Amino acid sequence: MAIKKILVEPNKLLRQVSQPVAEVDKQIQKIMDDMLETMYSANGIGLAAIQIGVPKNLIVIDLLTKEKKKNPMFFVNPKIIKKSSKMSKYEEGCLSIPNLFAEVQRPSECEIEYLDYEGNKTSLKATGLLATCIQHEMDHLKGILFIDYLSKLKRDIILKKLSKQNLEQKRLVI
Ligand code: GNR
Ligand code: NI
Repeated sequence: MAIKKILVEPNKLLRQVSQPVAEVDKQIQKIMDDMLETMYSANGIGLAAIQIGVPKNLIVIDLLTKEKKKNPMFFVNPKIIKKSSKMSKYEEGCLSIPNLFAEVQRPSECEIEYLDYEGNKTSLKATGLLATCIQHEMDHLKGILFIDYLSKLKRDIILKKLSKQNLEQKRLVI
């Protein structure tokens, strides 16, 4: 396993549409292992493959509740087959938009179909934070970020703060 660099907005790759995986083989499992290790090391609860620069329909999630006992979940080629009309609001963050958070409204429940780590077809009904996280990750597969749902004013504030962070991290020689 290896910890990969997480891409940070603005980055063209984050806007790319990811592609379905043909078969869950060793190479795909290795990418998912790397994604999980990268996510844990960044203290995230979810990660889409494109965030480490791989444009494939792969997601890992671990909500890390219950005294940090690990419960990794792997999703290959996920599809939302049902969304509730009831919405709920969560304060979202994104490892590709570090340290900046905003409330986003999404369907409070969803049902998805996907292949698991072994390549078996599976379905899942998600509620609460898991439903929010799955939808946030599936947006990454379409090149969508949570800031896209905000007003232009809020989005511009976040992008401005991000560019300032990025500048501060760079070495400046005057
Ligand atoms: O770590 C993360 N936390 C989070 C909190 C609220 C809603 C969604 C998320 S996902 C995010 C990790 C990430 O950027 N996944 O793409
Ligand atoms: Ni994200």
